[in-house]
Amino acid sequence: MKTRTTLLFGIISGVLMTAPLMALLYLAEQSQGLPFVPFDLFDWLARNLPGDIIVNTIETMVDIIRRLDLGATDSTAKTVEHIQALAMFLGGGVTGGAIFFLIARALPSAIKGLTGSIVGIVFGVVFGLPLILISLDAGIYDPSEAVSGLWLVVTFGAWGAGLQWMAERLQREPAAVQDANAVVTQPAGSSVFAQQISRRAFLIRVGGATATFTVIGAGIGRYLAYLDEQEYQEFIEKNRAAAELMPGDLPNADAMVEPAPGTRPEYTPLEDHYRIDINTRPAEINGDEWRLTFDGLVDEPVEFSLADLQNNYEPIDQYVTLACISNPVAGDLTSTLRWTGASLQEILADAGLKAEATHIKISGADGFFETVALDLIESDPRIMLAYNWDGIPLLHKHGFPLRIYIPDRYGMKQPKWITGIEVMDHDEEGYWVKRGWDKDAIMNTVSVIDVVASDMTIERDGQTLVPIGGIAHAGARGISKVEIKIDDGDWVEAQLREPLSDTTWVIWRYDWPFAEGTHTFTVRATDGNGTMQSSRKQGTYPSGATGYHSRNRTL
Ligand SMILES: Nc1nc2c(c(=O)[nH]1)N[C@H]1C(S)=C(S)[C@@H](COP(=O)(O)O)O[C@H]1N2
Ligand SMILES: [Mo]
Repeated sequence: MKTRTTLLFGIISGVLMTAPLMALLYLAEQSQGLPFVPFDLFDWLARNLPGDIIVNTIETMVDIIRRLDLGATDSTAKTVEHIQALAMFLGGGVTGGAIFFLIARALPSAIKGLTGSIVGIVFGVVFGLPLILISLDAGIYDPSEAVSGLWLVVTFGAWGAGLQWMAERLQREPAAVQDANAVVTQPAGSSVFAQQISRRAFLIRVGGATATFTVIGAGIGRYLAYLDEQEYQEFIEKNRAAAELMPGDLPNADAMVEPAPGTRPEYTPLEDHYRIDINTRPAEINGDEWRLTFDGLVDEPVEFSLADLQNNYEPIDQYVTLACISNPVAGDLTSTLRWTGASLQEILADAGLKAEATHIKISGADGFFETVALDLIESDPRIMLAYNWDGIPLLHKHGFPLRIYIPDRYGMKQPKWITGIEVMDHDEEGYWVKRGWDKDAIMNTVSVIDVVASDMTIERDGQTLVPIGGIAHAGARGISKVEIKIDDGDWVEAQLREPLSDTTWVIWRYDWPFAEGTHTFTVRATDGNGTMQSSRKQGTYPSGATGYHSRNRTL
């Protein structure tokens, strides 16, 4: 058989064997909590590829999602990642199929005949071994490593056996035929022509079978995932009912300035809070078994249960605006919620730090980590270990059971799914800092025009006014002034609504005397220290986006 034909059959067989393998792995993950290799491989690559490749990929992805207006940046990005992961795995499987077909062609047929499926099984396991090890290393699965490992060895072995079966069937051919293209010139009824037909029929049969298996397997898996989500949703509803949150309870309920109609909600609904993780899937931690361990330079290593943190420390409520350093100017990777937690100052006092301690390293269950200077913690009582958002336990995707809050810093400095705190006598670069992002990651001062509400004009003193509004945020520094410029006019001051807290965004509003035509509206903010936001257009990497936000409107 020609090399090209061999490769073609190898590729086809790779697809036909790898698609059902993916479905099977997915089904086993959803029903038994066994490893899903495609996502593990993707997460592992994201973790181990050089930082600048990752940064470029993220920036490109965020950019494309925004340009094409594909919806919420965070969930769309996750979907894109999932598709990339599946495509990559399929690509690997296809490569494996092609390699196996070349091997099978090179092997003397005597060996093939003698060994049953052993060549294929060995090939499958050897080819899959790096992936099996990566999956086991992820360590996020319920069954033990032994069970997970055995399961993966069996499935990859079966995949290889499937390839061998196909190779034997497809490569069986009369010795005389050298060129598959010659086949068309053969008279009907010749053995070669019959074989072409039977190969095609064979591929169609196998294709039909694996497609059916794949669709049914993936369908059942998806249904199980859906049931899980339903159950979790009910759990959230129950928690929420118990928390009895009233919108009117917000601390600025009687603020004077009303948001311009169409401004984003001042308090982000929990389900709309943006989400950014290094992994394709959130860690799912069992809160009863979970412990926070303090070790390193402490008098004695200590452990806290969730109940310890909730009951032994006065709960602190704080309204928090979190933002991702990857958020472009006017992007949607920023949200505001009420967080509840325990003061880290108090917890550290109980942990009994040694004199030489200068930093703590906070590690998350997903392999994420960051270092915080003790000086910073000593200087800011607002830094807390948070366990509630919106009055209910953190959702899995937002870091259940514990995450840290550090005012004034981008999200990349604030680990979720905290499992361990190590006290150290030196600084260390955190997960994203190692990959080139800003070491301090202090939130930049930003301001955004959410709306030019030309359909909600108001009449005042015989004038028609168009409410314009949006948000401004400067970490924990507060906002002292927001100004608007229309076209090339002068900067005029907007009204500021009293914020939810010193660290949240501030809603601003400007009622603009309507003037027909096409206009450019530009906004800028000054922080609480009197420093105006930077006008320099700067991308998100490495220190967060800056620059004024403008909108064009024809009225
Ligand atoms: N353990 C862990 N913590 C993490 C991350 C992560 O990937 N893993 N991402 C960080 C980043 S970059 C941001 S912007 C915030 C986002 O928090 P959210 O997803 O709850 O909005 O979490 C931070 N903490
Ligand atoms: Mo982030």
